[in-house]
Amino acid sequence: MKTRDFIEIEEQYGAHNYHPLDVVIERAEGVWVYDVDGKKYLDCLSAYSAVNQGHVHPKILQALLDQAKKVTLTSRAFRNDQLPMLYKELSEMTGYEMSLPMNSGAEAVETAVKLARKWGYQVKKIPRHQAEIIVAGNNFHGRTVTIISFSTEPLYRDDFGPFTPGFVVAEYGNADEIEKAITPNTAAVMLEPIQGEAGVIIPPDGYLKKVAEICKKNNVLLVADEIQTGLCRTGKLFASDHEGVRPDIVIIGKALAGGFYPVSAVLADKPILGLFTPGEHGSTFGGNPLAAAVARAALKVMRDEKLADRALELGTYFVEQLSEIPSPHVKEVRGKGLLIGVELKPEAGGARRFCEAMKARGILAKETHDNVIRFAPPLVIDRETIEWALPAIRETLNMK
Ligand code: IF1
Repeated sequence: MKTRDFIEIEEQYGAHNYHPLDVVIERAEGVWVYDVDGKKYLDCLSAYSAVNQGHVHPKILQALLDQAKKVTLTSRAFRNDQLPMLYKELSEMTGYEMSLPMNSGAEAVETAVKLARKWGYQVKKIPRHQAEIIVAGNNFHGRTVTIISFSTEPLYRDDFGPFTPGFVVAEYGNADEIEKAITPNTAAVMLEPIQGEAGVIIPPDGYLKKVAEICKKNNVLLVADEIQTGLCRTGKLFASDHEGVRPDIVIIGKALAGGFYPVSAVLADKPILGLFTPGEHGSTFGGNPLAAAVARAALKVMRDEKLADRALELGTYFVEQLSEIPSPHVKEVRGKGLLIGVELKPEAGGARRFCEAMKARGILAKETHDNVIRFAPPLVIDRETIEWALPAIRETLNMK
C-alpha cells in the first residue's frame, strides 16, 4: 500500500482530531524518518520533543526488549525491581528528593494540581476547596477537562464544559501580573518556562527568577511544567536552570522514555511529595517496570551523550543560521537550545504551506498557532545535518 491508501483508511475509520501532514511514516532512526513510499525526511519535530534521544535509540530499545522479556506490569499493589532504581536515578540527576511516576504528561500535570492543592490545605491552611492556582495566558498543559478548564484557547475548551474551578489566568512574561493575581488562597503558580505550543514564547530574562521570588515571598508553590522544555531540549537539564530557578514542583514527560513508552513524573522534595498518603492517588500503569526500565535507559543516554550541551551548541548555531536567512515572510527567529520557532508575518499566509513545502524538500516541521514554524529536531542531530537542511529551509522561506 502507498501513502494515499493509508490516508484513505485513516480518514475513514479514525476520529479527525488532528490535521497531520500527509506523510505516512513506517520507519525511523536517529533524526531520520522514512515513509511508505521510501522517501526520507529530517524530523524537525521529535514528536513534540518526546524523541530528544533520536528515534529508536539502540540502548533504550535494548532496555525495552530486555525488560519486556522479564515482566512488564505488576501494578503498584506490589513492588518491582525497576521503579526504586528510577526514583533514585531521577533524584540523583535532578536534585529533587522524591518523584511520583505517571504515564502521559497531562496525568502528571493533574497530579501536580492535586499535590499543590493538598499542600495548600495541609500546609498553608487554605480553607478546603478554595485553593487557587495561577496559570499563564496562552498556556498549554494537556487535554483533560481540568487542564483545558484553564486554557485560554477557545479551540481547546469551547465544547468541553462545564469547567473545573480554582484557576486564575495571568499574562505570561510579566511577573507583576502574577503578583497582582495572588490572594490568601493561592496555593501555586504553574508555568511553562518557555511556552511551546503558544509558539516558542521565551519570556524576558529574569522573568522566571522574579516569579520564583514572588512565590517565595507569598508562600506560594512554583510549579514548572517542563514536559516539553525539560530533559535537555533547551540546552540545560531543565529550562528553569537557565535562570538558576529551582521550582518547588517540576513536571516531566515526553523524552523521559525517549519516545518508546509514555512515562511522566512529578518531582519535588519530601515536605511536598511526602504529603501523599497510600491510596490517595495512583494509576494502573504508573511506575510499571517496563516504563521504569525504559526511562532509566533514556535518562542514561541524556547523561552519556551530553544531550544538553549538544542542544545548547547546535541550537545556538541553528538559530544563528536561521536568523541570517533573508526572507520577506519571517517576522522573528527565536529559540533556546534546540527549541526554535520561526514566526512568520501575518501576510505570509500561515505557516502550514511552508511546512508542506519543506516536506517536499525532505524536512518535517510543524506549524504551531498558525504563524510559527517550530524546529525541534532530536538532540542527537549534528552540524552537518543542520547544514544539509539550511538550503531547503532558505528556499522555502523565500517562496512566493
Ligand atoms: C497534542 C501541543 C506541544 C506539553 C506541555 C503538558 C503536555 C504537553 C508543556 C501534555 C503536550 C503535546 C500534546 C500534543 C501536541 C503537543 C503540543 F501543541 F499540543 F501543545 F508539544 F506543544 N505540558 N504537548 O507540551 O502532555 O498528555 O500530551 O503527554 O495534544 O496535540 P501529554
